[in-house]
Amino acid sequence: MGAKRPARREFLRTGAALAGGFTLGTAAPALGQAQTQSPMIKGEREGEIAYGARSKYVTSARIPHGGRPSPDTFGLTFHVASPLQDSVGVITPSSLHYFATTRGAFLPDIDPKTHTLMIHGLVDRPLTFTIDDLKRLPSVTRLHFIECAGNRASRRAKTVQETHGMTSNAEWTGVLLSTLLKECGLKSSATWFVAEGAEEVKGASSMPIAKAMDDCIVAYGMNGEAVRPQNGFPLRLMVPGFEGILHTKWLRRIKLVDRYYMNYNDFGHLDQDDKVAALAYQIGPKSVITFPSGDQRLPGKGFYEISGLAWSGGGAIKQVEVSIDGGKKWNKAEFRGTPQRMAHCRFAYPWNWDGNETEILSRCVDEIGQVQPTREQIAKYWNKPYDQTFSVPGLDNSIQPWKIAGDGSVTNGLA
Ligand SMILES: Nc1nc2c(c(=O)[nH]1)N[C@H]1C(S)=C(S)[C@@H](COP(=O)(O)O)O[C@H]1N2
Ligand SMILES: [Mo]
Repeated sequence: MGAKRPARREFLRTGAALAGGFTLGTAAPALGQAQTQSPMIKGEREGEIAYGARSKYVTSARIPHGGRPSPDTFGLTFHVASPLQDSVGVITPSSLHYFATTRGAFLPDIDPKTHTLMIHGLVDRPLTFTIDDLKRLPSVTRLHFIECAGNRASRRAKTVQETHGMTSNAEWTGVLLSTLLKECGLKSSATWFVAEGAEEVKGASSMPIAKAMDDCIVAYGMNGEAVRPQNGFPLRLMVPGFEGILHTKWLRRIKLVDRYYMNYNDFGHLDQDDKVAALAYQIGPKSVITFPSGDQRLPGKGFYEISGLAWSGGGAIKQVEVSIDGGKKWNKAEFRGTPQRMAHCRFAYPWNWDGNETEILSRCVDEIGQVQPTREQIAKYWNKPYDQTFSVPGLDNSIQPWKIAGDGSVTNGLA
């Protein structure tokens, strides 16, 4: 960030002058593509060498979420979950990033040369940016998770992919939305904004302006390359720590407005007023053990490093604890790497399994002191009886237990 500051100040100072250059219809110079012919890799190994493929022995793959066939009978892909049980470190490879389309999708095929982002509504200067325009501006690169509100544990789920696979974590590169909004000049009446995607079913959502000016990113990069089509190519909005549905893919329009609008994607917040809706967007502190997890099998007693992921919409994860005795005693886990704000962090706990049946769990605390709740606490919060039929009504950030049987097989502790 430090190195970017002078450039950014320069940009903002000359903003009004630059703004003229970004208005609709201005031909932007083609950047980024080398014009000279360099030797190419061709032939049957192209996929391995020109654009790397993984080992044929590695078979980890995404699965449809919630037992729904994908594609469905109409050829639509809805929700596809990431194989967290195989994850190491904190980056979800783009190929394995979960993906979700609210009304199913044939992926929009967008030519980045003609795609634009229009920012209009309650601004002094409505502006339209091409992808090349955006790439000229001061950038940020940050790790952030996205999580679908539908990511929830149930008694029927067997694996951590089924219980928690609707979240992923990637390195996102782009321009802060605040940079663009300052360029447009916000009118004081602009208190909310609506972001719209380019597919036939418009994935529009209302979000508070404070979030826009804080840390939203208009991202063109994901894990060091262009955002993948499934994740919003060529542009997507990142709304760090907020519900997945707000992270508008195939972003083409942002309208500044003076109230909460009821858009296609806002149906989930139908019964809430403005203030409650804004707060309900933030994902609570959550953690899950990814190894050992459901459907895996420990070959025998002895040493294992328990490993898992923790994240929160409230900021960076401050502490993770692991229990190896069904929640009687909680032990401090170690971090692998430094937890980042609104990003998955990897935790680990050294464990010597004595070969007896037990239950393992994890819980976390974020930097603003929020503690991951038990399912029982969540039931109490919603004023529902806590029994075998309980399913979490809102966002589910409950503690996930994994049962270890004497033969080393691991199953869902909720079952
Ligand atoms: N334009 C558009 N944006 C969208 C969606 C969509 O269907 N259309 N799905 C949303 C939902 S429900 C989620 S959870 C996230 C998923 O992001 P991902 O597919 O990159 O993981 O994108 C959100 N952005
Ligand atoms: Mo979602």
